[in-house]
Formats: sequence, C-alpha cells, structure tokens
Amino acid sequence: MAYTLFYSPDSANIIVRMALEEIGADYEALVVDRRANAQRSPAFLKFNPQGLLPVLVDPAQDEPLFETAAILLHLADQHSTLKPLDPRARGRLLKWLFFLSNTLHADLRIAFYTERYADSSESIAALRMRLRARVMAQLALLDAEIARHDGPWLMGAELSVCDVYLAACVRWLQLYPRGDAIPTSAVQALPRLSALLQTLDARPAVRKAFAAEGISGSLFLDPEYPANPAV
Ligand SMILES: N[C@@H](CCC(=O)N[C@@H](CS)C(=O)NCC(=O)O)C(=O)O
Repeated sequence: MAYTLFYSPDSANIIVRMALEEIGADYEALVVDRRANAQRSPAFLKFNPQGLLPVLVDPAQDEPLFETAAILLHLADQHSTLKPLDPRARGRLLKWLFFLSNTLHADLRIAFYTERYADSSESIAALRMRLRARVMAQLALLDAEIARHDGPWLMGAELSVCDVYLAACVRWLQLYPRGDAIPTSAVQALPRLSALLQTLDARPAVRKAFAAEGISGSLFLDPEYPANPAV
C-alpha cells in the first residue's frame, strides 16, 4: 500500500521525498498550502498536532508519522536501505541522525524563525550571529566526520538517510533567513561536505524529488529560491 506524504515546496518534506525516491517507494504527495497557513488548519492538525511538515502516513502504522528523523528511520528500517549494512554501524547512524535533527535542524529553525524567539531587532540580530557561529561549527564537525570515514557519504561508503537530511539543511542555510543567510563560500570552504553535496545533486532520484516540488538548478550549493517559497 502506498505512503502519503504531506508537503509544501522545499519544506522539510523534501528530505523525506528524497528518501522515498531513493527507495523507489510508492507514495502520493498531498500539498499543504503554507502561504494560507493550512498547516494549522483543524484538518491538518489531526495528522500533526504541532502544525508542522512533514507528515508521512504509512497505512501499516496505527498513526501518522511526524518528525523528520523518525520518518527517515522508519523508512530505512522498513526498506532495509539508506543505512549502513554493517549492524555495528547502527549506533553511528543513530547518533548522526539525532545530531542532524536536534542540533543542526533545531538551530536552523531558530535562525529561520528568529522572531519567535526574540523581540527587538537587536536581540534578533544577536541571536542570529550566535546561531551562525554554532551552525558553522556543526558543519565543520560534519565535514570532519565525512573525512574520517573517507566519504563520499557521512556514513562512509553507503548513502544513508543522514545524507539527504544534511544536504537539505545546507541548502536552506544558504537561502534563509532571507538577506542574512550563510554565504555559499563558507560551505565551499568545507571540501568533503561540498563534494558530498555535489555527488548527491547528480543523483536522478534526488533531482526527481526536487523537480516534483518545482525546484531545479543547483540544489545544494548556491541554490536558488523556489518559485513558491514557504519559509
Ligand atoms: N522537528 C520538526 C521540524 C519540522 C519543521 O520545521 N517544519 C517546518 C517546514 S521546514 C514547518 O512546518 N513550519 C511551519 C511552521 O513553523 O509554522 C521535524 O523534524 O520534522
């Protein structure tokens, strides 16, 4: 039975869509119009009471799934792919997946929605500056980890759910917050991370996932704003 993915172009659902396309899973995608705040509508809140995308409905599960990392782990386990084959690398997969979710993605959310966390323009600017330094340190850590296992992926030789998560975060941090995003040159200064992003960009399944959300061109380095930006 097919999965259902709730999405808005270039929102966190793109991470799940890349995984679904890489897996070759059968799914339908239902758009949630964030410009009309449809993610806060009573109909959508039944799927995720937080009012956040993505949501994946797996008809074999008793409830809809939310939280990007949980969805990714579920898919990797169900399909026995997008994770290292060696069971001894399970812990490594988990620690980096959780790092991406509750450190990098969580900091980016604060950077993108700073006005929810601070009031004055001074405190917003100060918070963004701190976050920028934190995010750059996190990217340096990820670059070193790719090198430690000699790449090309975060887990080493095997593409995993971590790579699609990481790539989407790096895409967004060059776009948002608008006018105050991290420059592409700062990402390009990290050679292993840049190489990973370029390799992922060339994968047909990844390009197909973005094309389905109306996005083409360079996906992860010096990306362009989507035609219907939602963030
Ligand atoms: N912790 C959540 C975060 C998801 C998230 O930040 N979703 C954003 C889109 S990229 C969203 O739905 N934002 C709408 C809002 O905050 O109102 C996850 O990992 O799935």
